[in-house]
Amino acid sequence: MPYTQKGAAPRVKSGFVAILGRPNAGKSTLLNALTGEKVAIVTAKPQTTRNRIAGVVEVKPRKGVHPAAQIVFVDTPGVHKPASQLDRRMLQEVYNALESRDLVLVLVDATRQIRLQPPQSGPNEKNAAGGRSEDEFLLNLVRKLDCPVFLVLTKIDLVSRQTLLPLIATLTSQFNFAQVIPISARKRDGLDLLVRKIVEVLPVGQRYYPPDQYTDQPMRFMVAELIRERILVETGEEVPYASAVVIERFEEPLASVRNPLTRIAAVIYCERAGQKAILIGKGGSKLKEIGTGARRQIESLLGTRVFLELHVIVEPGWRESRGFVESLDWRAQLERLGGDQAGDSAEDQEDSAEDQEQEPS
Ligand SMILES: Nc1nc2c(ncn2[C@@H]2O[C@H](COP(=O)(O)OP(=O)(O)OP(=O)(O)O)[C@@H](O)[C@H]2O)c(=O)[nH]1
Ligand SMILES: [Mg+2]
Repeated sequence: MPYTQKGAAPRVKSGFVAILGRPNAGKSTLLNALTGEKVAIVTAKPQTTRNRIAGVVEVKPRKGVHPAAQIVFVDTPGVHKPASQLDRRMLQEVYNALESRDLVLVLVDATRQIRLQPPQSGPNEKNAAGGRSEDEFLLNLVRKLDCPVFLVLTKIDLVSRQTLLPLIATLTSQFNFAQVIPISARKRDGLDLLVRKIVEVLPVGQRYYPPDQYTDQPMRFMVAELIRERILVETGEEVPYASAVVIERFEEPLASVRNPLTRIAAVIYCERAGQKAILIGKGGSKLKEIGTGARRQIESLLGTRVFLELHVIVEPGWRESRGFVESLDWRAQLERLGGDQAGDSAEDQEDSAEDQEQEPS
């Protein structure tokens, strides 16, 4: 649904641009670099992003070249062979993002080797994605698209220009990309060219979001993601992958109060008692570390002081539960919040919650 502005709508170019790629390709880093905001969490661990996330970029008009533009970038979970209900849900998010888009960016990490199996490869060479390599799995998704597709080589600050050439040759022999653009989101290298090329192919239309809105995610879900980011960073092995965060209470302060305080309570779900023990740590030390780190980030996001309460709950095998996985989706949560407050469920869980409070500083 386009956003309707009062008065005569100015002429703008606009459209949805899906950001597609293998896990860890640098999709969320690019989204953040383009929007100039921390729209999506970023970690060195693959499969960080679980939902599609829009980041809105306003582009100033260029005299004689193009009018103003609004690009709605849609970050997606990394494409990988689904092994659990959570993975299937993540792949569904990718499909959803590809459904309504004007352009797709395929991000390929330039520091990685591409593995493409010949179509008739022997059984020993078969691996994930139903006998195809995961790169081939991604390319097959791309081949089904009927919109322009740009190949974006990422992290070029880490490789020499020479190593890019064979990679580009391999990939362009597989698909007719409309553009090939090497970038470094970290160094902001190539981003202006990328935006210029995107605006060229976008149709003239209307803004989809108000010009000052930079994401479609409500604050409470960005907060949940910031907590999950701390878990990804602070824990290892299976714990980051077996953890999910749900905001149970989000009490915004009155705008008029001095030195406002936002009160937030969140539940961290994990799958096993051992994971819960790791998340809590000796004497609650790990949970305190997660909470303090997250609180700082949340305070800078909200611009208020924050009182953050964290509980850890074991939900055995939740990644295999379709119902549970779907209930985590923020769009589904938002619908539920429209009716009753989703705040009560944690208290009803059988596996009792440990909790830790961070006093506002
Ligand atoms: N050197 C360098 N590192 C980068 C660049 N872009 C991303 N990274 C790093 O690559 C890692 C993965 O980045 P993300 O943006 O989380 O990757 P992603 O594609 O969103 O990953 P998933 O959400 O797991 O699919 C992080 O450690 C980033 O800091 C870049 O331009 N240069
Ligand atoms: Mg990501």
